[in-house]
Amino acid sequence: MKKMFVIEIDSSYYPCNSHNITAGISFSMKKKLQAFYKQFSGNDRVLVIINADPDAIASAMAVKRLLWRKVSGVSLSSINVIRRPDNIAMIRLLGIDMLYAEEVDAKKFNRFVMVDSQPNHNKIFAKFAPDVIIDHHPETDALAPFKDIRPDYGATASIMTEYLRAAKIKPSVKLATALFHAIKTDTNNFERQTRAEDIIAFQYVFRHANIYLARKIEKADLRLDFLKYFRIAFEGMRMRRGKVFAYLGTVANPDICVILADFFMRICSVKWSIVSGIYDNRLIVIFRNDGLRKDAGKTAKSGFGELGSAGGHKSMARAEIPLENIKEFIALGNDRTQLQWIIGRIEKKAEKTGTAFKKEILGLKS
Ligand SMILES: [Mn+2]
Repeated sequence: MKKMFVIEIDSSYYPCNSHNITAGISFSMKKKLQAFYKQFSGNDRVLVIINADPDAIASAMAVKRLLWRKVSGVSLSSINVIRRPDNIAMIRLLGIDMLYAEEVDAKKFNRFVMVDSQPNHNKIFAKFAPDVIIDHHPETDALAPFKDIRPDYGATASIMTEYLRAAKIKPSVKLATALFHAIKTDTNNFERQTRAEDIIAFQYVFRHANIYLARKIEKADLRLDFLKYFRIAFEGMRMRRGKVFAYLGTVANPDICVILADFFMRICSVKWSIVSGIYDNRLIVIFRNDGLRKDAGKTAKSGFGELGSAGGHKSMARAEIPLENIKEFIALGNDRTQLQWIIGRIEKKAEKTGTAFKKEILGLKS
């Protein structure tokens, strides 16, 4: 079972009493803010280094705001090339300047801040020795003069909101919208493990955010060139007994298989959605179902486990099969017969497996 709204209040974090939670800023938070500011002086040129996702981007913006007029300059840089359409929309709509870390001349900076990551998460981080690390991932043995790692928080953006409040900085609409979107994304709308502090931070940034802008960012999961795959999916899809199968052929980005698999689940009569495509010399198969007495992970494994990697949760799963392992599939040559092969693979395996499985995939009575 997925944990819903798990709220843990760590009273030790608030030195006085629980009323401090509603008061907002604890005594220890003010001390942390002071210690954070002690790492910087007026002539510093600061580089914030992230692995860009909504939480990291929003947290980096918060660092930039905290240091505004306190140092000579703050630049943001990302170790990854930003490709996800929603992240591209976030950068564009919130007017964020982001450098690509591998192209940054580290000598131009004398202070380095890492948010939402720790140095050993990626080898590109090794190029920089961070003076400050603020993160919510499990603690590694990272070393830095200032470290604030809180693994039980749902988002680094919640921690950064506490810093802004301790500094008595009212966030701009763009910063608040970024933090709002970050907390929503990293807690998967509070469906993942969340602390009371995440909810308090969320309530605070909500008051200053532009909800329509946040919605546009959240919904912007398509690129214009993805639209052609909708046509391919609609024209070639097979639907029977509440199961949709679609095969997209070669795709420019495997995310489109995920987007279409989720899209088909929006049809009220659909119980299973299985969307596949070829990317980077692999056959990618995405499984989704309605979560009622079904196991997508098992279905993926039994259909494709012996050919490549396959697995997942009860309602979401994925298989990735190197094309060299399925020469007979490639030899089929056209989308219609290839889709038939994929359906056969899943159904034939289903026939051989147990009764419950027959029911869920084939819709058989016994
Ligand atoms: Mn995060």
